Amino acid sequence: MYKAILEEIQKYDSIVIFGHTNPDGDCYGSQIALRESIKLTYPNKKVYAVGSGVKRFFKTIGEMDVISENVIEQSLAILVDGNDIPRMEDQRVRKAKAFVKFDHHVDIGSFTEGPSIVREDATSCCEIILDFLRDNHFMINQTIAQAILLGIITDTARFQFVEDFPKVFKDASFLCDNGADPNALNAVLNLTNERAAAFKGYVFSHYRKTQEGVLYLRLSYKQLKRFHLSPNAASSYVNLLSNIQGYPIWVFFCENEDGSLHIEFRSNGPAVQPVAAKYGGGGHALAAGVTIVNPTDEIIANIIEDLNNLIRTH
Ligand SMILES: [Mn+2]
Repeated sequence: MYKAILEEIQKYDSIVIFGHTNPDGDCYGSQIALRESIKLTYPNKKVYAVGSGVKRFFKTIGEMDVISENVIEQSLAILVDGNDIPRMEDQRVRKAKAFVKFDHHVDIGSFTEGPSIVREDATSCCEIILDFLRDNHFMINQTIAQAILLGIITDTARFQFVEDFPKVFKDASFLCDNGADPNALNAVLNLTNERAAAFKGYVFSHYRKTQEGVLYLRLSYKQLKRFHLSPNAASSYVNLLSNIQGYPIWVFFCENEDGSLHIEFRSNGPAVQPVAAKYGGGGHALAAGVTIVNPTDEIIANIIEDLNNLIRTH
């Protein structure tokens, strides 16, 4: 399918790259890397990356583009790091002329609008994009290498969640040879503040647990505001509850401003993706998420019970 995507990219003079809601380092890195590489390789094409991106990296890796719907209507849409059109942050994606997709999430068959590359074994969408760029002789500069390494580093939690270590270390080595600087990425990723420290204290002293082995924490929008955290930022702390002996599943329930509930599931045992999918979400086998539009105590209790069942039958 690489060829089908290449042909679409060659065909369109205007290209807009879309990422998923709550963009992370892999989504943002994929968008920037593709944008910069297509622009370098095809200087006459207009290429844009839309959505909120990851602000901490704007200065060093690149900013997101602000464009009109008019532009999208003339463009090829490239979807990265998400299953399908509904998962995209900027829903104007629907207006695009044509669609292609790069992704590494569990394929639920929901993208039918164009050619796609889906490799569930890839560490990150950035890894797939790196393979695509190299296989098709696209140009790679320092910014592109840095954006791709950001995606690999963040989605693997710094080289922990990897199936093919030789491949991924070779990729990282190639990126460093092309100017990527892991120290610079780590300096930004490691930087924290006192509010985050206070939040961590809150998490460790307020989580709840089930007999079966689920750790979970429910955070209201009001509580999150006290810590000056967006629901998205709070969700990214779910791994504070990781790897506590006897608790193979850990979960954050974060209330959004509109009352909907964002849930992040993690596991080092049974696959949690099916539970996320049951409620309309998705993700990876051991790291998945869902947003519940009208959450009730009953739905939350059912979800926790579903997770208990996963452990019972694992
Ligand atoms: Mn990803």
